[in-house]
Amino acid sequence: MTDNAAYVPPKVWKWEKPNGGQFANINRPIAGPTHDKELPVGRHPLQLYSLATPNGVKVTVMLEELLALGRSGAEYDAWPIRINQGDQFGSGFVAVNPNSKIPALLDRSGPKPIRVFESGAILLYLAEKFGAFLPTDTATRAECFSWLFWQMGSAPYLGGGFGHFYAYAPTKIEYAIDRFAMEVKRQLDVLDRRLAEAEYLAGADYTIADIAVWPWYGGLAKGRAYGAGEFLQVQDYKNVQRWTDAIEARPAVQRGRKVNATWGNPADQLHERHDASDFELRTQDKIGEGA
Ligand SMILES: N[C@@H](CCC(=O)N[C@@H](CS)C(=O)NCC(=O)O)C(=O)O
Repeated sequence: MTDNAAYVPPKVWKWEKPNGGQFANINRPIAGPTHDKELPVGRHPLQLYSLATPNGVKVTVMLEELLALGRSGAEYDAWPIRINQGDQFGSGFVAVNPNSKIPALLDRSGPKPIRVFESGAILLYLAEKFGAFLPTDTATRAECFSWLFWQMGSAPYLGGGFGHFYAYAPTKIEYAIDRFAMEVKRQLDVLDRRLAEAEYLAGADYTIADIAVWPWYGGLAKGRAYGAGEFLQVQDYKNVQRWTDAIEARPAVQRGRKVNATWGNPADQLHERHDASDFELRTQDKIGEGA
């Protein structure tokens, strides 16, 4: 990396590591596995390989919501993938997600395991498989798809754009922070206007669109993302605040956000989840480090 503010890109980009940014140790310009490592497999048909980041939490909340609805086929084993240690580049993980990012799901309920990657695809897969959190009438279903895909397209501006340059880049670049702060505030306003006219994103009911959007924009609204609550004046988005509070009051959401959490309050960290009783018995405050 150069300190020269007037950087002129060379004719051909070269991978000169480290680039100094946070996560420099895991960023690579090539795909594929770096090492052989099988994934663990538990006793349930659904195997989740993930971490409690916003993208990971979408899936654990969905699974906990399905179980709360009584869909016992949604019982799952959740295994932590420590992305800061390069677990996403192990051969077993890459076989489930060639894109080397959490979350990744393996459905072993049929004769041949089915892999699903990309959090939006996993939410849709589970919603269809269990017939829940996906509206059945055409218009509301279309609205649900629209907000689900809005999230998948928008959050990279929040995380990879704003969050990266505001919190992680080795130097604060005013141009980049301005550009992405503007976009993120616009996105919050998009949500706020929608939530002024409807209780939830697809309409009257809570759906996979809310499950996808909440971990990113609810987290931002409550000041948990990038320490940027005051900078973005998130309290002004009153409808987003109301919607976030409603989602965070759901017991399944409170459980889902603990699964595969490897940081934060020990009582809120359930590194592995194999049984509903794990929330009572196996959080880090109960079993301690290294257990
Ligand atoms: N579009 C993907 C994004 C997944 C993603 O970016 N996952 C991050 C954690 S939130 C990750 O695994 N990063 C590891 C890496 O980039 O090496 C999805 O929604 O599933």
